[in-house]
Amino acid sequence: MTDTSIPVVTCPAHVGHRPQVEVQCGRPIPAFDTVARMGAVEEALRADSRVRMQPPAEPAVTEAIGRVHDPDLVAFLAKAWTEQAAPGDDVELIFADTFAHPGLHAPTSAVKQPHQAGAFGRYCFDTITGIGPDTFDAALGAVATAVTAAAHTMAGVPLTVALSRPPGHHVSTDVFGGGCYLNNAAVTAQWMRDQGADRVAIVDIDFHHGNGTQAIFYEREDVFYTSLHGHPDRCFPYFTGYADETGHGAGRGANLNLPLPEGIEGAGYLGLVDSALTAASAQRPDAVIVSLGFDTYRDDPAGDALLTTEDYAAIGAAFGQLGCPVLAILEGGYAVADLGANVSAWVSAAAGRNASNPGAVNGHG
Ligand code: SP5
Ligand code: ZN
Repeated sequence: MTDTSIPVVTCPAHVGHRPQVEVQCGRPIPAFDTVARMGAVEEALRADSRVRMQPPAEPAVTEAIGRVHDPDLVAFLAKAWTEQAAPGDDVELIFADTFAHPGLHAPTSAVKQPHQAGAFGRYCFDTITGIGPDTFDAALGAVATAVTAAAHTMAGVPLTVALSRPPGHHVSTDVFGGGCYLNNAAVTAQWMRDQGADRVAIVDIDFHHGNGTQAIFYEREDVFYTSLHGHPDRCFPYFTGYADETGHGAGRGANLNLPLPEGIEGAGYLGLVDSALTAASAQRPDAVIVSLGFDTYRDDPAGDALLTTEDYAAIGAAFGQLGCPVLAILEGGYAVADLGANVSAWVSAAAGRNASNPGAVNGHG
């Protein structure tokens, strides 16, 4: 019997994360990652009769996070608000102001464990990513969402969706930013490896380079990473995502960056998706994780690509033809008016071609 239902995991804890502002070029602007984004996505997906919405289970998420992230980063995130937002202060969100830039360190000294006052700039790389009172709980929930979804993938479900918010792909082992706090996709890839998957491929189609995911797996061949993203010559996060970043050591050749020219449209983008999926398939992964962003949309304020809702259906269909279980983990996408339709188009098309169940993931052996 073929079960064509699509598990979609979504976590209520995200609503506590309500950043009001982010600072771009010194200008405080309304934060992009709003609660309303997720409302739009959930509403659109509920209209698909195959979707089975569910909350995260309670997997050992702390342990899973510890397999990827530095415990000092996690401890910082857990305590930042209570230690740095002074009682009675009317601040709603705290930010880093002084960054642990390599040039700031005396040449002879290693990076020291900073005092509390300097810790934010040790662990955060930008002025976009603030912390509010419930940000850490939301970030934990986003990881639990992804890991819960991954349990379906490990059981052989062809398509599973994790509506993780906040997103995660900009976070490395010990540095966060880009509106992300914990790397949902990376923690999940490691969790799947620990559960018995031999090889995992991560295909990142958020408009921005997943610098964190790249860094985490850069020297590993068991987790392949490929990304389509705005070229770092003009796009955030600016310092990573070049095509010559191909992995290092044991990971040489296991990292593929496909930087996008400004104003790319569907046809060109689809061709690059095909390149990414061909490279990912060549790894013979037990499962593919999609870092699924929608800031490639033509009306998205965060990117300069020009994709349409129809393009997302075509991209979803391409993932649906991979022939291995696909786990989609939400990243960015800020054109809220059309976000639901775009996510729905991708999911529906990815499921449509993915109806046969290839069986549980248990490695090749
Ligand atoms: C998950 C995700 O999509 N995070 C990316 C957020 C990036 N936001 C864009 C930041 C662009 C900053 N530069 C603006 C320059 C204006 N003077
Ligand atoms: Zn993005």
